[in-house]
Amino acid sequence: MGQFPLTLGRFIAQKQEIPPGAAGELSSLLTQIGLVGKLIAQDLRRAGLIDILGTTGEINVQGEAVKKLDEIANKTFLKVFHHSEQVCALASEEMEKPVLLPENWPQAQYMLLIDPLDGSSNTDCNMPLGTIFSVVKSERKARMPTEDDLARKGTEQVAAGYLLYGSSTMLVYTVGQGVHGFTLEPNIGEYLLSHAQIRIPVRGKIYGANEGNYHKWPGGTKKYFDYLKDKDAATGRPYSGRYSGCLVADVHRILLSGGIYLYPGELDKPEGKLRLLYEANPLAWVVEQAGGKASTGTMRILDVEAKQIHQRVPLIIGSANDVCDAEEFIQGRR
Ligand code: AFP
Repeated sequence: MGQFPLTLGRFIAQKQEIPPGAAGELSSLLTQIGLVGKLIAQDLRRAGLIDILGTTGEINVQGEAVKKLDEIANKTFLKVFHHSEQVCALASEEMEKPVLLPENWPQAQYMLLIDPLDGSSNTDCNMPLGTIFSVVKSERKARMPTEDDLARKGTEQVAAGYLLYGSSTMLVYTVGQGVHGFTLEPNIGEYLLSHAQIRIPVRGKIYGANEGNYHKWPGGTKKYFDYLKDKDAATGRPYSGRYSGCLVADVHRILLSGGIYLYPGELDKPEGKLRLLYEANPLAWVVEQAGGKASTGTMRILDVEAKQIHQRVPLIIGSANDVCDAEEFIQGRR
């Protein structure tokens, strides 16, 4: 008789990847994130039927129009983690300031940084969406963490990953021992192990980027894109372009089949668009743990100094050899 696939809970318990001492809290935290994912997925499935598409009329801290679903996803995180024993602070793309949870402190050791609904321009056209999360540990035992304590380097993450709301809902995470993917089985409401120890190919054949920004890019970046589209059978070019406008979906494709995703710096905006703490860092750690690379074009994402929670960073991420090529062009070495 075939074996029933492992549920998220059993997998975490059996793998024992999580350091002893942290096992209980970190496992429950990941399970709670899974619960948030189920709740958000449920809203997304019915969104066109219950008047939760479109915008709220608010503009968020990033200067972007807030979608109703952005707000719902953010509130879902707050509700689930408000009275949790794991999280004492939560920073989100949707909130200018983090929410500090003194009622959970000092027993709750972890701080959560999230993009609750990534790719939210996709909400109104039934395209894929995601949630990105990064978990860091609060080191200060003598006092509640402050906003500054949340701004930490990517190398300090203790868990990271994403939920992808596509044709199925998936939870992909790392705690620094490889990357595992779980697919939500909707009939029983459980995440089942579908992608154990994901490895990204060392080179791919696709690139993902918003090429409408081509004229804004520096020369080296433009030259790299010209190179990708150039014909050369020996190096597998031209690459195919694939871009959904949802970072999670675009990076997930590359994680599974190889290639490169770029949201590079621009001439007038060298810091790029994506946020370091809750977009670039968690995805960078996932991709590195799968054998890939994540760079700003000039340095490793995980080594970027974090100065504030909504800091932006250029992101070039994917198969190791593809990211190395991009770095060479961006740095003017090719
Ligand atoms: P949000 O919906 O969380 O703001 O994310 C959108 C996003 O940051 C990311 O998902 C996409 O890769 C990128 O923006 C798309 O940006 P463009 O619209 O400029 O291509």
